[in-house]
Amino acid sequence: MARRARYKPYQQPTGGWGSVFSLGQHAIRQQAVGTAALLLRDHNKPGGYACTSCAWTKPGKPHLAEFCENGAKATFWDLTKKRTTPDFFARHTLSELRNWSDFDLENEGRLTHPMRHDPASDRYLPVTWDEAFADIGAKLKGYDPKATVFYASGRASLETSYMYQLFARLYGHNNLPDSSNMCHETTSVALPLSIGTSVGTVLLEDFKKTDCIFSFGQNVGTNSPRLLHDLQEARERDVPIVVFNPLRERGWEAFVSPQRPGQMIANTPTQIATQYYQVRAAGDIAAMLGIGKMLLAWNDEARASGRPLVLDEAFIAHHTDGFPAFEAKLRETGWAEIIEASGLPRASIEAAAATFAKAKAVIAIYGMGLTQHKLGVDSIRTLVNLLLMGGHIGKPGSGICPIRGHSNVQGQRTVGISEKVALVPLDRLAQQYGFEPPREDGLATVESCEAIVAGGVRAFIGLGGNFVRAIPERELMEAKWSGIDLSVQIATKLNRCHLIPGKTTYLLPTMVRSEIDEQASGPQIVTVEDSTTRIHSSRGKWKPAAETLLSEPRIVAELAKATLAPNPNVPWDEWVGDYGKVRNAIEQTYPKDFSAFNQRLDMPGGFARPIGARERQWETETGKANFAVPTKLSASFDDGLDSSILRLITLRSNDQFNTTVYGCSDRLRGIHSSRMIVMMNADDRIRFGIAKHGTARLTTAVDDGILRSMGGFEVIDYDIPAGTCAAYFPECNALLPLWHYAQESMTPAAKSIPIRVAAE
Ligand SMILES: Nc1nc2c(c(=O)[nH]1)N[C@H]1C(S)=C(S)[C@@H](COP(=O)(O)OP(=O)(O)OC[C@H]3O[C@@H](n4cnc5c(=O)[nH]c(N)nc54)[C@H](O)[C@@H]3O)O[C@H]1N2
Ligand SMILES: Nc1nc2c(c(=O)[nH]1)N[C@H]1C(S)=C(S)[C@@H](COP(=O)(O)OP(=O)(O)OC[C@H]3O[C@@H](n4cnc5c(=O)[nH]c(N)nc54)[C@H](O)[C@@H]3O)O[C@H]1N2
Ligand SMILES: [Mo]
Repeated sequence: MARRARYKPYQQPTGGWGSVFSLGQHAIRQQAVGTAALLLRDHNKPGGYACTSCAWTKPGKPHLAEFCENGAKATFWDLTKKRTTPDFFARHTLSELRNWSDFDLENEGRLTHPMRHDPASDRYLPVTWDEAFADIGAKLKGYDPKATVFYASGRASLETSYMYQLFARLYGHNNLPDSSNMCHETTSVALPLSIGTSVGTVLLEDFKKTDCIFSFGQNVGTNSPRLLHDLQEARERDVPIVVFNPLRERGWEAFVSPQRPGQMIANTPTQIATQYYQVRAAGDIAAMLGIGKMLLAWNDEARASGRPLVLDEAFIAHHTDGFPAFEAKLRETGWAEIIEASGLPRASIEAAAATFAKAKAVIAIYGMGLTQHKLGVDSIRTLVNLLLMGGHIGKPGSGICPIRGHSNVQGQRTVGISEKVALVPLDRLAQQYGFEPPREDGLATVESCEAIVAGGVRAFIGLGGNFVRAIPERELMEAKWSGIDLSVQIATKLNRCHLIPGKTTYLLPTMVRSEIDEQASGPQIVTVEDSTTRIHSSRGKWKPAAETLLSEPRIVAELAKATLAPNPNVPWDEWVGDYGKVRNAIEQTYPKDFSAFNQRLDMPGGFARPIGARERQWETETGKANFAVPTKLSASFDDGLDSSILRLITLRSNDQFNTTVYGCSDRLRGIHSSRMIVMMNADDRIRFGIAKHGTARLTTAVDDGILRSMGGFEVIDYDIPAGTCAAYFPECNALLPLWHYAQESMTPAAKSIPIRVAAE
């Protein structure tokens, strides 16, 4: 890929022709043009397969094309004609492949054969499935289960995930970290404390009833583009949309729906955000406190003059706990500190508050811009506080709406992939399967990394994902990885994590969701849960990439059988023969969430799990929804006192899915040809003595004796608040200290890395 970046601000809307052209290019490059017809017929359609890209929900009545640019890219990427065969591995050593880029590795195409690393030749050699399972099982039998880690990246279905967690517990551990630990774990900690549920309360139909939408730290145009249709419809009802984001993300500004021929031909975009505030990184708590302070002031005025109140005081009195302390915090926090910490003028915060105050039903959307900060939990809880002030939870058209990442990441937690025992019905599992599950909490992602660094992990199984590339502290982690005895990677494409071997390393190729999964009882159905707790079925439609591939449920079952003593209560083979039987088992473990599971597979738009907070039943310790007082105004590592240190946001481009890089074009930000860039405020660049279009070295500004430094970043003068800069994940993960994570949730604080910048 070319090195120098091209930058020209993108003036076109999100969607529209830019998106159609981009799709055409990706289909050709992946030799997947024939897939386009499948997309129209089956992608997110009843009887079809569920998109593997984002976790946004699917409507009961689908659009003609129920896919977006990035979902289609993900499908082309999966259904490429290219193959990474044993012959490829014969030609390349691992140390050679470690010099390849993320893009080049995955661009070789789908993995076809099970492979084992041969340390003598430093190559992967083919192995039979039987040999692989027998050896892995024999090795696992020899370890203390608690010295092993079973990771999951959030794509695997509910059926696979349920089998995987059961395998871990029957084997003897709860070390089930999930990509969620790097993502919305902060949500899973904050929301139960505030409203007694670990997931959002908003359903798709709420978007049709809302009269105000707020969004913090989420990039809709790139990461959940199908949500743009719901936002567009809301805008057509004149619903105000208020966005807080340090970057002016194009998706929040303008959208042309490729579903609408008239709009496409005229190219007349819908304006999405009606108010846009470029808060500084980690400045959201301050901005939210400012909004709350205004609501309170207007409520005081309304009471004094006998006008209708701004706050929903009846709701606060009946349904919440802790308001007086939060009210005191709002009153005592001064405007000077709010303006300093948020980086926003008071007039902007007042204008946002005025929109909020007028609304009868508010939806609050958020993403990684809130969760990946030191005070991520405080940030989310403060946002919930605002909703509670207006009674905007448990009322049609309102609620809290975290936008999840992977297409089944929420569902994996629902069916037991969790290191936290309190979240898993262990008693029921014990009874159902006649065994004594381990009762102590297992290792989350950061804790797993710490254990690997300390030499305490013997085996690591990765059910998808690219662990070493997604986690912080890349250099140290890669160096320590070779201390692992057994690394087993269940994957669809080759990635960096597969190239850092343990003493024994297996690469086990699997099918993707859009492929036909034929088992003893016929073609199988799998299920996933979306961001709004709706469960959808998915039927593969495409011939698998190779006859040698096994499905994920089969691989998990074979690993379990090779490792565990037979248990008549766990019919692994029957489950693999008919995934409906796994669903029956899930229903037995989770009767409330999954009643009549197999009968409800094809409900239009999926079926929703019941969530107490939606009915204003608060499953918290107080039995109420709880206000929380944030500990600080800045969610960052500091209070922004040292101006020689910038806050580095690491984020996604429009041409990637996490560590899967489809190309080097971040079209919606106007950045092309290179990913080694840093977006910086021009005043900061000048202040640091860097020439226009110059190159910079970024060095993490922490004092723990470890040098974390990367050079070769091209500086782009970008519309971003001074003191904040942004660059791409995963390239920058070597700069992120392992201990720099959100308090309480341990989610790496990837949106505010303290950084010094120097000209090169
Ligand atoms: N096409 C595509 N879709 C995806 C993914 C993908 O990589 N590609 N990844 C999936 C996954 S796993 C996830 S978790 C989601 C991620 O989706 P997002 O939550 O959108 O995550 P990011 O791309 O990291 O971007 C976060 C946004 O937060 C803003 N931001 C950063 N810091 C702050 C802050 O302090 N305050 C505020 N208000 N904003 C801030 C950034 O400018 C950026 O717009 O998307 C999922 N969907
Ligand atoms: N600095 C920084 N770091 C971050 C983030 C950030 O914003 N900034 N974001 C974090 C977030 S939100 C997340 S979710 C993590 C992502 O971390 P992961 O989930 O671990 O990473 P992915 O890149 O999604 O994994 C991609 C790999 O999964 C495999 N794969 C794809 N589809 C399938 C499938 O169907 N089955 C199987 N078995 N394998 C499959 C392919 O081999 C592919 O190479 O990264 C985190 N790391
Ligand atoms: Mo994520």
